[in-house]
Amino acid sequence: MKKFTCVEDIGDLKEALREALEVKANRFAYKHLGENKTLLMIFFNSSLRTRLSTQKAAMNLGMNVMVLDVNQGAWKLETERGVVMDGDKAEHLLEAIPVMGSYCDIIGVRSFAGLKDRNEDYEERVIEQFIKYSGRPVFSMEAATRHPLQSFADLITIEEHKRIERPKVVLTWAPHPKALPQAVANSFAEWVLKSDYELVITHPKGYELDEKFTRGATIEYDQRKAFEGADFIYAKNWSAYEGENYGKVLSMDKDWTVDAEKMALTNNAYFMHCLPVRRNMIVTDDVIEAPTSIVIPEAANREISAEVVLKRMLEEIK
Ligand code: AN0
Ligand code: CP
Repeated sequence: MKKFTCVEDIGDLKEALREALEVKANRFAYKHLGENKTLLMIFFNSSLRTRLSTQKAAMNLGMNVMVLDVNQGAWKLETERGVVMDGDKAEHLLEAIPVMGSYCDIIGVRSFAGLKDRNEDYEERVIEQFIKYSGRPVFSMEAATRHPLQSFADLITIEEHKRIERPKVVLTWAPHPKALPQAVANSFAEWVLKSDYELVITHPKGYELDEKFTRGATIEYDQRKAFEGADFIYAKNWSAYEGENYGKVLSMDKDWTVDAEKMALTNNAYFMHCLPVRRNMIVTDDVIEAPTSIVIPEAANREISAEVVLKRMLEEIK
């Protein structure tokens, strides 16, 4: 595997899930693969789970790990070519990327959507430059439009908990005070659709996602109706994608908060969220604390999705 940014990069999904469960049962079996190999993780944005789970996965594989928080101690980086660099940015990505590539064997990048210019975000300019100029295999630790390590972990979690072959999975928008990227929602839709589960997406009008990610899903504007008979409820906030409203918060309607009354409409559904989650905005305390909440095993599976991706990359650079 040379890059991992979207569902296509994982190849056959059933095979990837099988490999994930095998790695999970035997997570130190591939320690030899990473000997004298170095992972560089580059963060343009904050992280708890991605940082720790990816580092842990690399350690399981015997790798050395370096972490760079671009906004803490590194030179401020210019990302646009052709800019006269007379402002506060001391270095250009076009030098920084090959330099970073020269110190490591694999690169992970976290670079969120700026939510100002839709074209710029949806062209994935930052991670694409890493792929082009680093000379190393590159994986996304959440880029502008997708969060594939999260979605892979989500599917591992569904695989472990599903009670029927083709569960009904509901992706529900929920309120949040700040504008968030569409990446987690886009990516979740893309992965669930590839897995061939039933996917229903519910959100207020104006929160339609890019059809490229949601084609094949049912869009239901009535959240309660969407919840009926659901086996998994996957909550997430995202900001508007469409037109003029790109990157804006259009609603903070708490009627969309996932609560016990709505969960009662489901088929005793499991509750999922990628975390970090704002309690009593996205989900009530009682729902996230219920035995049917699987947010912690879901987060734990981030170690496994990262390990499969790193393992596959290491197998190719050996
Ligand atoms: C980020 C997002 O919604 O993309 C990261 C989620 C994994 N969330 C926040 O910034 C709160
Ligand atoms: N779910 C997730 O990616 O969490 P972090 O932002 O803490 O890494």
